[in-house]
Amino acid sequence: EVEKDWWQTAMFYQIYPRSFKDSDGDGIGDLNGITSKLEYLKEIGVTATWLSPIFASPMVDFGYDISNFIEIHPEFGTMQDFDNMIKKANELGIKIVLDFVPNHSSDEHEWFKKSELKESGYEDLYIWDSGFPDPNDPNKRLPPSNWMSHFRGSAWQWSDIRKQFYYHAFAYQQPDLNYRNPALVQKMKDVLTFWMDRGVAGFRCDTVPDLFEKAPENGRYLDEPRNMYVNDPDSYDYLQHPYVIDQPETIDMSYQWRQVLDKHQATHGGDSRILLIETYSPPAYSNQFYGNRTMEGAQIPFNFNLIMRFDKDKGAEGLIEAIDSWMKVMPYGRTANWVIGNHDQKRASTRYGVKRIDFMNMVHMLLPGVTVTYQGEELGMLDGVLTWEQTVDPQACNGNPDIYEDLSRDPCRTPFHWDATTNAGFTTGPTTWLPIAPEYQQRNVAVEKTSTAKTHLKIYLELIKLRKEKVIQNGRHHYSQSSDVFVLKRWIPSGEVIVLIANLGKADVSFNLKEHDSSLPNLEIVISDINSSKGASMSLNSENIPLKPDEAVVAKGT
Ligand code: TEU
Repeated sequence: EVEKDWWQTAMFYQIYPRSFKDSDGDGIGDLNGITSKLEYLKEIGVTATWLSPIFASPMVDFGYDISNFIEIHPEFGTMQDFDNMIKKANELGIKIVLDFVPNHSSDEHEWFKKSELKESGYEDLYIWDSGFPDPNDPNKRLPPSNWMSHFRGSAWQWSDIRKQFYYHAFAYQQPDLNYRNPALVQKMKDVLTFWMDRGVAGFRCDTVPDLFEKAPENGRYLDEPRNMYVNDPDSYDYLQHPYVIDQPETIDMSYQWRQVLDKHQATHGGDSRILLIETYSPPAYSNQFYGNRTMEGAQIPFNFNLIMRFDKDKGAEGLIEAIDSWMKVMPYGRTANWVIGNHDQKRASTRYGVKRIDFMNMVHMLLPGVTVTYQGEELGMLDGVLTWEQTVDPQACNGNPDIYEDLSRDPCRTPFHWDATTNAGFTTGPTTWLPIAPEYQQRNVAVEKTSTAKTHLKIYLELIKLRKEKVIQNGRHHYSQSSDVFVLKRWIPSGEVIVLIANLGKADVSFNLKEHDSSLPNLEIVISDINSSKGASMSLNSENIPLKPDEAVVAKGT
């Protein structure tokens, strides 16, 4: 048996710093807040945490528009606060991973300001083009191509200073950096080194598939073809994207970053530095981030298939398809990872259905590989509820009152629920930057820890305990289905067996597990979800396991 590296069995937790814990009463979370809650992370078994951006930013995209890659945003604290956080995390054995946003900077970054003025050395740090003369207006020019922004509308913005267009895959305040310029590539590698020197364990790399665009042909950027399934002309999906995402050069850039990390480890010692790559691209593209025969890539290209490729209407079969869509494409010998939520998606409780949160926590913690939990999913937090007037997410604000609810990412970003007091114990101040989500008086750390009833948090804690056992860390796995019932088996040959069984249908069933898998001996409940009345240590007759709709149990072989 090959010994596993620290990240392969890690329990990752994503912190959205604006909404985790506020230490100074301004209603916005901060680094000292995070530091004060590292003990909580330790308690729930987290071994590594990745932080959404904490860098200097005008906050147009709440930190994903960075005006200085190596400075802490004042609302989050100081470099001293950062160092304290790292020190405390080290003491508790928790690794800190930062968000690296390579695709774009803020338009307030000094690089962009200098580029706009064509200062020497800065001219080509961004993607500039003069576009075309407007036949109807001699004083105007037309954009270079039909390319669109993820946040709606044209991806080309006119600069009155430089008298040219620049490309932005996201908001116009997030100009894209030019990866065809070696000087830019080096500057961004230096950012990685800067933070590794300060003790971070690696990087979650933002929106990597957007890194490169197809180079112009004969001086012209090619128009993208229409996507005939979408009729909203402002939507990103109005076009297909052969030219602005998933370019081959991008994969190579991720390998280069890995070399920067490996070199840092070789020269400074310590544990492996890791890359987590954000990619929603088709698995055949995403999987290349792992590396190839000669190059190492990211240890963890995010697997969002439990979010994007799980058709709930297909029940257990849909889940198998979602799991397969990663496991069957993953290159041999690599480590899988499982994600059920993040700061861009509807919350797991809201998306899978309130009765499914424990089950989804079971699935993503008991499948083989790395688990990533988004803050609050351990509590079963629900999406916040915001009016159009309250909405601040740029993706939604570029829409309109009729469609903002589909676009908005504010609901999954509301403040974390620490307790049942005013503002959920998130801040001592009178206001919070986003409203507190519903049911915070039931769904919070204090209540879920001490309640005499079953709670999502208690179930999560049980799962963490189980996850530490060898059978989950190293055991074999098999997942299968028998009509509406989903079964995940983990085992050590002639050793322990753990099985997760869930009814994903709409009717009561009595499941014959023995018939489904004759190797399974008698079972005893270890964990059951909040819908289940089966208590721990209850023994199961494997020929007849009654399961209500949405009921999920984890049992061990006896
Ligand atoms: O998201 C990249 C991305 O793919 C988005 O288009 C995402 O799918 C969409 O917002 C979902 O509704 C990353 C960050 O996670 C996101 O918060 C940033 O806004 C974006 O990059 C730009 O930095």
